[in-house]
Amino acid sequence: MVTSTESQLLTRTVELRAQVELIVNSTPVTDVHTHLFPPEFNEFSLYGIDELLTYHYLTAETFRSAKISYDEFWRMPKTDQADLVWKTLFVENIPTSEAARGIISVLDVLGLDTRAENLKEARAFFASQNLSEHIDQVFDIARVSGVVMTNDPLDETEGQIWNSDVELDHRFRSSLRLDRLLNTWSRTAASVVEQRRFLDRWIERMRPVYMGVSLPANFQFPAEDARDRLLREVVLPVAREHGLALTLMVGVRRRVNPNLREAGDGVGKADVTAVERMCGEYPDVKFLATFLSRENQHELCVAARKFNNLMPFGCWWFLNNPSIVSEITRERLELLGTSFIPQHSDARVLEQLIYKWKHARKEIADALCDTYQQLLLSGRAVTADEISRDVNRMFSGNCEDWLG
Ligand code: FIX
Ligand code: ZN
Repeated sequence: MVTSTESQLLTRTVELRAQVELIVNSTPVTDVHTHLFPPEFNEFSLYGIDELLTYHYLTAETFRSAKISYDEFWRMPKTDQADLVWKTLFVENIPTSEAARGIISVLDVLGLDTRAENLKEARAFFASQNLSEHIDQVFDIARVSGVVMTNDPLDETEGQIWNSDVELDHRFRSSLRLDRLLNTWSRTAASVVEQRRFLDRWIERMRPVYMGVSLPANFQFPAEDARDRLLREVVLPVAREHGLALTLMVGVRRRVNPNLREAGDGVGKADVTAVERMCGEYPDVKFLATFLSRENQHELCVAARKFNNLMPFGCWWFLNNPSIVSEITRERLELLGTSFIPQHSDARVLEQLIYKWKHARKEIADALCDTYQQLLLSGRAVTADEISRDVNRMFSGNCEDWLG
């Protein structure tokens, strides 16, 4: 008797590719790391063409082509900055970079002119949007079921919003960002006990799904420093107590060019063994980890093979380019099967969800297609149900398993 699954064995390449693309492009994703906020967070909630064009990826690129000084640029109002970015990267040049192509993808999906001389049409379009309907539309287009925010309890303005008992849209889940606590220890003189109480209080208020921190390229564990003590005496015990994962984003070198402000951060090869040791010493704590340097990706995969409390996620920041996303995703499939989170958007502006997921899904679908094709050549065909199972696991299952 032929079972239903066997009848759907995908043995022809064209059919296989069609099914993979259909499933990858229609499966909802949980976006495990973003800098997005719902409208209740006022100025933190960014959307529209001026925010899209003044995204720090594009300002960095604009300074390479526009004849303008840093001071002149930062003195300009945001709309003038956006006009200059558009003129420089989209009119006077072909928008070939990933970040620039992203804008084209967004405009195209929203039915706006991608070769416009100026931003008049785009500004009119975004100004006419009802924000809550626009959020629904963008989440729907990007097939994003929910995002995890980056919330800094030491940011005064954000802290006040949390203290005002803000009602959160369920699609926006919080995470407790610990950069100020762990990277600028010298500026916070509180005792270990006070720090633990501080974290307990904010966990109570924010209900975060994880605690997260970005760490420099020279991060070491163990280390003879205050950060090591804080991790051991505050953060990791609190993570264990609350059953919260710790998200480690390793390899950033902040402000290598301060004139570029947020666009001024760089990358450095980091020591993956520091994270390995942390996973080994804290087997009952779950870790999500992403490394910024391309050179660390293979080591991270191997570390995850050794420690099942370690979940590699995303192609972070300077790695979020199709050729590198493809390379990293294929390497992870070969070394980890589907036990990883292939991407996160790191979106700062709402509509970025549209291009970051459209571009990521393309590379993930291509990598999966080739993987299943090779499996077929090795003697095992897959079914559409099995592909759905794989994609659901990578797009939300692994993430939900790791989130508190
Ligand atoms: O540390 C982080 O969360 C980074 O993603 C940001 O600092 C960075 O500016 C960014 O937006 C990268 O995409
Ligand atoms: Zn980020």
